[in-house]
Amino acid sequence: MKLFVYHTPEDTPSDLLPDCAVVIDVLRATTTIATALDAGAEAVQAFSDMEKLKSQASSWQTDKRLLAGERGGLKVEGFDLGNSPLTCTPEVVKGKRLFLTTTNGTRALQRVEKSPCVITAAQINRQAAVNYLLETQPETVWMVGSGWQGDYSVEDTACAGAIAQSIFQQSDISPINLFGNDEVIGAIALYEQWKDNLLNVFRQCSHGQRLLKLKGDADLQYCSQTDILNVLPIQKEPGVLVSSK
Ligand code: 3SL
Repeated sequence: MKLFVYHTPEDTPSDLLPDCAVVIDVLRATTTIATALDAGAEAVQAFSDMEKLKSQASSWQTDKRLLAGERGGLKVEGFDLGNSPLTCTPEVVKGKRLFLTTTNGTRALQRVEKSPCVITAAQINRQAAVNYLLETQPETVWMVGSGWQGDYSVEDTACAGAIAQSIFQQSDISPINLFGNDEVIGAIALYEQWKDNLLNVFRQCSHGQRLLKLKGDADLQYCSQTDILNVLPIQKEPGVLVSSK
């Protein structure tokens, strides 16, 4: 297994695909996806384009669907949910398909959706992603951060570092064979620096600041927890994520 970290969808090579892509948007799309599937959602179908979302969702049974969407951190007008993981309780999402659009996370998913295997990870389900990679041993793994409109986001790269570090500790692959690019080494160092105080870095980073202005501190607290859910979102068809359990 060789791990590569790409900070943003724009950084990922466009002429290649990995054996397994791990899409990461800690604040907040992949945290929301993990939470919704853990709470019993039937699937999360991700769209970067809002019009496509509306047209696909309209063919789905009304009582079995929820429209969830964010732009600029705020709920899309007329949608059932925004992109806060805290709204994805079993009472709200059980048995339903979430049709989800977000600014960056769903774009990152789209960028690698043709890979033979696509999973999503966040800090809250990091170990589930690590376990899957250790079990399946894909030859090449790309961890793709969602960033913010083409810019790097520290929380996504720190999560990629958390995954890489855990794989390194739990396998006997040497660093030279395991680390595919220097970004992996940088991501591990970043995670090591902040692992005991992720909430603090989330409150300082640009997207955390943006969410704090929207009264999002409870979301930051939730998203900064490590390994609280044992759920692995896995793509079953392009854009459609289900729980691997
Ligand atoms: O950009 C995204 O995909 C979102 O996760 C951003 S937000 O946290 O919902 O504002």
